[in-house]
Amino acid sequence: MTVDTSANDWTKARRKPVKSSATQDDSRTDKFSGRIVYEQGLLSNVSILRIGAVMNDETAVPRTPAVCLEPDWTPTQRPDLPLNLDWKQAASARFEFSFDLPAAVPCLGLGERFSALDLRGTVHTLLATDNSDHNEAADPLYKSIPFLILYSGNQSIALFLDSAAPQKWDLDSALNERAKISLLTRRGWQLYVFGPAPVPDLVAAYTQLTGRCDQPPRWSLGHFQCRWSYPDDQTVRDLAVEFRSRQIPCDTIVLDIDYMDEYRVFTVSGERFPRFNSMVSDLSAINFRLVTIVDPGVKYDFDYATFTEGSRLDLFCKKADGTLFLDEVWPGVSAFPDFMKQETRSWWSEKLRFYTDQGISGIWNDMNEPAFFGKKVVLDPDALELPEPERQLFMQETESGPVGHLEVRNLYGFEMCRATREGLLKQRPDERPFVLTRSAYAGIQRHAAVWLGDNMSWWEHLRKAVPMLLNVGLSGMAFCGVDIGGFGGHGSAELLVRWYEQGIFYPFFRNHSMMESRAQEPWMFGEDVESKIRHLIETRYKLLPYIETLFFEHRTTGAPLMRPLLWHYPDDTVAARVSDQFLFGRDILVAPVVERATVIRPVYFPEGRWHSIDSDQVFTGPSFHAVKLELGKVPAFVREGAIVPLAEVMQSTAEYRDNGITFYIFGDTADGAFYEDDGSSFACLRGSYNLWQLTWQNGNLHSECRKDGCEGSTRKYRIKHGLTERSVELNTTR
Ligand code: MIG
Repeated sequence: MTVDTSANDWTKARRKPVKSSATQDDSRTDKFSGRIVYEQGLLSNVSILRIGAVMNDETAVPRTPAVCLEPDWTPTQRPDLPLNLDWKQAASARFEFSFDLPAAVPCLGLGERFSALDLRGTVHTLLATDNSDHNEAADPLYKSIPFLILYSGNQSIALFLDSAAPQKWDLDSALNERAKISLLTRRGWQLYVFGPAPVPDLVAAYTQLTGRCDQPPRWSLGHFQCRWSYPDDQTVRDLAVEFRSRQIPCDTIVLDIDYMDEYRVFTVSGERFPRFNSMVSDLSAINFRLVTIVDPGVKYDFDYATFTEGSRLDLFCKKADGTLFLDEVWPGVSAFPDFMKQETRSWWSEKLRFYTDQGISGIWNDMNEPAFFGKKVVLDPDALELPEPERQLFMQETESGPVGHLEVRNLYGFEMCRATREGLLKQRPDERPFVLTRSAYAGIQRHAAVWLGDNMSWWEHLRKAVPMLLNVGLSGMAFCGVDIGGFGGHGSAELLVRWYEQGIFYPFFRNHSMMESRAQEPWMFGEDVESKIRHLIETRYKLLPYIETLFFEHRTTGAPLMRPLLWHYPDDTVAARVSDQFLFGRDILVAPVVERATVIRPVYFPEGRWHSIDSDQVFTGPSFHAVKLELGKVPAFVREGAIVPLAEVMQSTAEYRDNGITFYIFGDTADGAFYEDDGSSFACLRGSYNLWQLTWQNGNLHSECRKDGCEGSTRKYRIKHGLTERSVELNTTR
């Protein structure tokens, strides 16, 4: 079998407008001859204008699967548009949008960008790409989320350009206070304009439109340990025993690609994992779960059922001439399922039974841009138009007929995750599924958690993780994290401890590293380091009730767990510019150290008093303070006026159900909330959960039961206020 490794098709794409045919290519004239539809709607009290472009040959705007809830739209005439927003069709496969971007307006969101919090001053490309070189020039990356917030306090505006075709957002790179988006497509699009409104309302509206993350299964909020790869049965068993004997909390071991038989998805290597089932059940007996990686590439192998079935059912992507598209990935030459097709998704979701039958708890979808070892660059970065459809590597089947791959490339990961989640739900209808993905399009939060791909064991990547995750969260993906300790390169003791200090606040909490890089399991750097990391991971587990309460808040309001300071302090102009700290929920301010050999850093405290979690220090804002943050201490501060529920230390979340909870009370008057449910079923979505609103006044805790819908556990509650500690009962309505 030979694979066509000739020059990429994009070389045939036109790079610059051809001067000799100026009338045809003059980008100053608008070539649009279709129709524009204006509609007005309302979500979360935010007004939304939807602008839809319908091409001449289309009956309606081609829809992406991003939007899951439609408000009642009212057709309207072209209204006055904010920011002098305008657009035109500049070429047959290019639209250009432009709008004002006053210098005082920070730009936030846009998914996964290697950037500080404010995205201004550069061009951001949205085209799903396996780019493992995360440096300042890293553009594009794996995810494409065309949702941008233009921050102006309570008068902020947001744009969502719903098209899965390649986009470039130039956020005032010329410093002339104008922004430009070019969208390379031959199809129609929809542009949503939200606001003006405060940021939390914009995100509430956007996440109503595109969905939110359901309450995650409890185990997926625990600690994950991963490595490319734990190669065999015995290594995995030993690893689990190591965690338990060292009393380092952990819920999940993740199996990377080497668990498979020559990287064939839906197989396990019989040689290295001869008794896979009994390994899974032995691990489960000590409360360990397994997650396995599943890549999209299906090995081109006529003795392999997944391949022969997929070809017989015509579920793989094909070139315009009708032959199979093949390229190399881990299994060697491979075919790629066309997940745009419903039949492909239901086939894939059935196949997932292979994993659920073996007791696998969750699925990790990697390489789903999709990445190819052969065609690493799928579109000329300077292309001004898309190549003809038949030159876009292959065709994909959409609801409105076949289109060139690049028109919908940004949806490949999304649709794969949709199929994966559906499969887990089919096989285990009463269990909340867990899916993790690298590539994503708007709305992915309904289907999967995300991590940000191949970072390095570098201080710079520890530093960038904060603003990157903040923008990811503002873009709807609340369940997110980066590889703790760094994926590539050799980690160090100090870096790993500092990484856990901030990582315990990542909603998705996983240590992962690349093959051949220095091992970085928590005990690999000696006893002192191990005990520091143990303390940090224990703190994460103690935060579980607070974290579950934050996920409840996310699913009811869209609020991310990691929030920029401006989320809660919109009138504080300094807070708006802080890019290296975050709020974990309303009440915990995290200010991680991200430099080697540094123990003192400036920390900005918004108004109020802030109590250090790991020391007796109290700081008053609004002000910067030079704060000493010793290695291994939790770099976080609780807002005075908060009540934070903390659990007892546990080795896995399986111990949580009857675990005691202590409400830590900060200040003489304080409030907070506490949410609990069964941790695994969908009953919570039907109202089976408990929710208390807690207030502390005159030395008493008042618990107002907002919801009393799930069987109480036998847990005991306590309060801690300064030196006072005592047990309390919570009110019930039963
Ligand atoms: O080509 O499965 O980002 O987390 O360990 C590399 C091996 C493929 C890339 C993922 C990384 C994973 C690795 N994968």
